[in-house]
Amino acid sequence: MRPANEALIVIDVQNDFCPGGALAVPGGDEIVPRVNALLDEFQTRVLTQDWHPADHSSFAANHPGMAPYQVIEMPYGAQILWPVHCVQDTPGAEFHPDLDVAKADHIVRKGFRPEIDSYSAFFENDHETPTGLDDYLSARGIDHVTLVGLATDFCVLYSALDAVRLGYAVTVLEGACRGIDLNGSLEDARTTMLDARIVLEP
Ligand code: VGL
Ligand code: ZN
Repeated sequence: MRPANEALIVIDVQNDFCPGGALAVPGGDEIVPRVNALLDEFQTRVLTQDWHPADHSSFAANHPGMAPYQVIEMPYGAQILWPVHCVQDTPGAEFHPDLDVAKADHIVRKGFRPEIDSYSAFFENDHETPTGLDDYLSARGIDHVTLVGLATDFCVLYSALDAVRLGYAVTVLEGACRGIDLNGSLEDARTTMLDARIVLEP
């Protein structure tokens, strides 16, 4: 068992990010057995759930003339437009059926405001609106987080960077993550995480 100051944060292991889903991450479902084993090792276990309204501004379908993976400028910065995914109360937004959801102590939903996306488990994409996760972890005396899940180069990356910024020691278990890899984003994410002194372990 890991010490009480460490938390496991499982990012977006949802149907839409697994093969067959609307924004499928290659091999996304392969991590589920390892994630379930990790859920037994930690005393504090948090899941995040991408949870968008149908009119969410990150969906290309909500911008006439735009296609998925094009980039638009939003008040908070550049935003990649995605296929419609993880719409609230749809099967695609549910956790992978084999994920041991019952072992989680806390579930953070994010991306539920139509006008702003939220990759990070800690802040929305304006980098200042908190999700409440930092308060939750602080209240439990957590100072080290281990991150796993989907996708390495988006929600895992942004969560890891925010965790460092908030003062946590951060480990990313790459073998329990899978990436989208948009124009080299997976390799860029590794470099960015290493530069931020995030510990990458297999
Ligand atoms: C994610 C793109 C859009 C993720 C979520 O979980 O990495 N990526 N929404
Ligand atoms: Zn999303």
